[in-house]
Amino acid sequence: MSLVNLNTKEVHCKIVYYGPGLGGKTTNLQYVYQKISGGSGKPIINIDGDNERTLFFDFLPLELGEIRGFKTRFHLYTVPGQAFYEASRRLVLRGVDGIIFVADSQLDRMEANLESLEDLQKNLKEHGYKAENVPIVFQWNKRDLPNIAPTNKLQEKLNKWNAPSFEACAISGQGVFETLKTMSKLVLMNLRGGIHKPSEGRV
Ligand SMILES: Nc1nc2c(ncn2[C@@H]2O[C@H](COP(=O)(O)OP(=O)(O)O)[C@@H](O)[C@H]2O)c(=O)[nH]1
Ligand SMILES: [Mg+2]
Repeated sequence: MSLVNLNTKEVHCKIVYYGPGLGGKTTNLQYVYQKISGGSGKPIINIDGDNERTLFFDFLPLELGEIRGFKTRFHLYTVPGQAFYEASRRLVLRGVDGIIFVADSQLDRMEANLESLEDLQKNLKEHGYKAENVPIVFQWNKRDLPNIAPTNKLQEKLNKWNAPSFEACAISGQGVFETLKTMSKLVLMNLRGGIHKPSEGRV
């Protein structure tokens, strides 16, 4: 699904931050942007539709290097979580190479996490993607707050595929790059081919 540009010798990969509204997706992106904006990051672009808003920007992760002489370029997207933005959540998954599911660790958001995960699976299916072929990484966000679910509970309820997962506090940046780096590695493994096994850590 990645886009290959033969002229510039670049491979473009699309990573989508998915999850319930107010879970911390935008905060993740803002933190990443802050940290890399001195380098090759481009400004975050807000695309405003009628009422809808999608955030995206791209960057070149230096430490990931090249595949057969092609530079790897990652585009990070996030989507609005509210129920009425259904259409844009579906659209943003077109051509997706990997998903970071940002779960809100607060006990009273468990239901919202579950709903969003179901929504994700449904939308992937509607694009004709086999859910098990799309790499996913889970992020248990807001670990700094009181009244949060223990991580084993989050694992059990949400991460049925035993995909990689990280605890995070997106406002301080804890866990943000760990999540993204693991995601990038999974996407690159997929690109290089051969290593992909549907039974391993994939939704
Ligand atoms: N305490 C705490 N607040 C967070 C954390 N991550 C995000 N937030 C806050 O949660 C709210 C929603 O975050 P946002 O990134 O807009 O969520 P989105 O709807 O998933 O994009 C904002 O007020 C953030 O500052 C976190 O790890 N801990
Ligand atoms: Mg947001």
